[in-house]
Amino acid sequence: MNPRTVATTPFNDQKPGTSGLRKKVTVFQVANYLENFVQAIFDTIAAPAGSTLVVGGDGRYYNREAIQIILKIAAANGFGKVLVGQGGILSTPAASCVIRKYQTYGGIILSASHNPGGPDGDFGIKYNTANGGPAPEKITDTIFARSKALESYRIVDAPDVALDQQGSFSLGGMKVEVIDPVADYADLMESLFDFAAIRTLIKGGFRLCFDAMHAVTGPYAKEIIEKRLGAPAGTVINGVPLPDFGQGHPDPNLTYAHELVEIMYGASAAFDSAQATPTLLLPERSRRPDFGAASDGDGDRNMILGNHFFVNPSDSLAVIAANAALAPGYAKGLAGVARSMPTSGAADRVAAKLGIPCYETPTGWKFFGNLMDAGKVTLCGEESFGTGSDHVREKDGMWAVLFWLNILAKRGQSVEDIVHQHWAEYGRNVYSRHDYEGLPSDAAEGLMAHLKSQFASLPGQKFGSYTVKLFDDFSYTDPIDGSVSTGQGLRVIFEDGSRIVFRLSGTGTEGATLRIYLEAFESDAARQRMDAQEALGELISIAHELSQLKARTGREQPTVIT
Ligand code: VG1
Ligand code: CO
Repeated sequence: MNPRTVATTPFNDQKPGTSGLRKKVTVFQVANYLENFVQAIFDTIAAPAGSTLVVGGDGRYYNREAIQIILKIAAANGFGKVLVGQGGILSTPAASCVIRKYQTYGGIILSASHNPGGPDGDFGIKYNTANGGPAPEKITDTIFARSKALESYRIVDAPDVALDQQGSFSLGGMKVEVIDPVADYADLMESLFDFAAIRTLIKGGFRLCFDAMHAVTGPYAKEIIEKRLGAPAGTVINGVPLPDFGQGHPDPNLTYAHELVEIMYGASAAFDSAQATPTLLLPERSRRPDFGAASDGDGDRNMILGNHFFVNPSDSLAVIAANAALAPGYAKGLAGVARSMPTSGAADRVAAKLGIPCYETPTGWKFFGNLMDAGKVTLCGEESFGTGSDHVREKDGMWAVLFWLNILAKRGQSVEDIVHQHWAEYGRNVYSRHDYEGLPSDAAEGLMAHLKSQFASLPGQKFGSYTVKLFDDFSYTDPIDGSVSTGQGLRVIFEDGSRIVFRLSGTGTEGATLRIYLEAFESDAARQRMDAQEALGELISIAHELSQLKARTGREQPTVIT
């Protein structure tokens, strides 16, 4: 089977965003659109002949078709072997695990993460390097440049590979190994956490619920939580990955993971009738689960809930850092921690107490890779429900859930008590993110331009009890390779350390999403349990005033509040 060279014309919009190239499925279905991008990746990475690649995705619509195309292009480009998850499935952290474990040249992950799926939904593709992490900007920039100049791609003509059975197949001289997508990852988790202690906790009547949101983590959660940790069948809900995620929005937050929220906060009638499981309709506090968790489309995000209690992701990172020694894989201590700029400073306080460094990076996991590779940090986190460590080079939803279970098993306290004690010890970085989704792009860009026009005038100005100390556009110099990333979010920092950050999302596919991040510090234990929206009320109005939000977007209420 000889590779065929196909003439093509370049697309000019294949610029990877925060996490790979994300577009509507219908865009990826345009003739040569996916082919061009994959060829641009292969031209850029220039893997030596015979290299091994990992390919898998979150199971969304077009996953299978895309994998067949990628395999045929890989064969034509001289790869020797491709490891593919059975059924085309690999969660993002599992793909990272497999790339590292088998020391492959890199991997291609097919996912649009938390974006909805289905024929009218979103699709995505990204390249991860040999360390298992998302390609850094210098590679994604080169891929983009290459995509704009591409004149042809290479592909073999061959029948599709049967992805549903494990085994070894040959495709135009290249070996395709269809592997168990869960086993390697589950073994890695078992090596990091005290599974025996968690099993004992669950056996003792501790109740938990994991919502896989019909996305990729279903098979992982069933194997790990129900099988290896002995939780009763049914602990994992929505555990079958569906190409359209059951028409849901696989984003584990209080808005989109509503089924889990209803279980953890007191079930609603709607939930009862939809599920026809009256045993889950348990309004009293004492009968709700002790712990709830959800993950996103590709399994790299996590939401942690206690009984009627929400753990803010920024706090989750701090609590994990403070309690890391309770998990066997981290008993030897942490080298350092890192958080993205908009993530609250709660982790910084823990790092200071532990006497370890805390790094502040731009949004997106790709910025943590160098720090982890250099051994500078062990834990990393983002406010957007992303937490992880140097066990892989992606954020990892299931890992965070298991870390919490390990902490709960060792401390024997409730989720709520652990967080309250944490605040009492370190103070609370009261935090919230307001998302305004689906804004017209020009309105969103106009709003950002208006903010930028105030760089010079804002410092020193007083707004109620707050005085602006600094206003800038965050830029980052990577301490390892010296690369500079600019335009990473507008930060208004006040004299007392409170902050408002404005950013436009780099993962959406329709219009623009404005994210407003709000943070204030509360040291007074008597005020720490205040509702975050209430505590941040004044900052919220300042954010609206500075950005002329209502006038420019017609909106006053966020689409999602975290
Ligand atoms: C969002 C989050 C960011 C995260 C990224 C990818 O990006 O804010 O923290 O790394 O999604 O996560 P943006 O540019 O939309 O704010 V995932 O779970 O899509 O791989
Ligand atoms: Co994700």
